[in-house]
Amino acid sequence: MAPLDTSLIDTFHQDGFVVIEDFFDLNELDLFGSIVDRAVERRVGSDALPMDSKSLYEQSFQQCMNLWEDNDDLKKLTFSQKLGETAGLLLGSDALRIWHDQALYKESGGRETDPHQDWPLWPMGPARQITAWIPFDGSTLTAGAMGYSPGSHRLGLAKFSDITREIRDQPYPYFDHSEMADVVWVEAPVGSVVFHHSLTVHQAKPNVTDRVRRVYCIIYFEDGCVRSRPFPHQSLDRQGTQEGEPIRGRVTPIAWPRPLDDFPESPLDLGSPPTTGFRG
Ligand SMILES: O=C(O)CCC(=O)C(=O)O
Repeated sequence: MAPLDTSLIDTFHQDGFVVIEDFFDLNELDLFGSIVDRAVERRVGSDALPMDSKSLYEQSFQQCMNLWEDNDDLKKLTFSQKLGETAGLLLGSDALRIWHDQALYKESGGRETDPHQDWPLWPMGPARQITAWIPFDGSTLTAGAMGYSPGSHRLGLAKFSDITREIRDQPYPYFDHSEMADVVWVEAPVGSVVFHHSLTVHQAKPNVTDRVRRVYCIIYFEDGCVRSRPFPHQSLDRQGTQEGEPIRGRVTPIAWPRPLDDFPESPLDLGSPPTTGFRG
């Protein structure tokens, strides 16, 4: 891979997110997009609930996790060495594991994604995680563009926001907005990837277009992170990782570095991944 421009690494350290343009060849991106479309259809295609009967969380997006496990073709994306190496260089890690991948399809009429930090939602420490957010059609302000609070990952803030249950539609409650830079709304061009740190406060606009906002995310954590809290999480419980233990099982294999075209075996014998997100 061509060396990553150090100004991108500086931006990530400074802001807690960075857009990397022209990351994907557009044919390749299209192909991955159609594989994810089919995978989402298999997981949630039978869900005919109208938008206003869905939970608030489901009104934000259809979430389908661990798609690599039952879609061999997606292993190429989830375990892409170019993506993994970029994530590793941004985070400053020598080795990354997969926490989980996920489709986040914001349907037409889908509501905003409420502001939150990721790390407090995950029972692992320390806070050494990074997400690659891959929009198959780019993102626009009318179709679920992400918004980031720049520098919020450096505030020492780690607040749990229950985006599955709280009714909010209001500014992020945990910092003084008069002291913070405004949210930066990112319209990501097709082919780009947006990376964010697990402590960066982020959110997304509603989708007021008539098309689905098709996004795939890969969440990586630094090898060596441990289970830090007992609350349930499928990535840990399926592989029996106990509190205090390093997270090293087959549900969370090394994502980078790996030899090219060497993909981990699916851990489906440990139980199926969750079908979709939460119906709370
Ligand atoms: O895509 C969205 O609407 C939200 C994404 C998000 O919260 C994340 O990737 O951590």
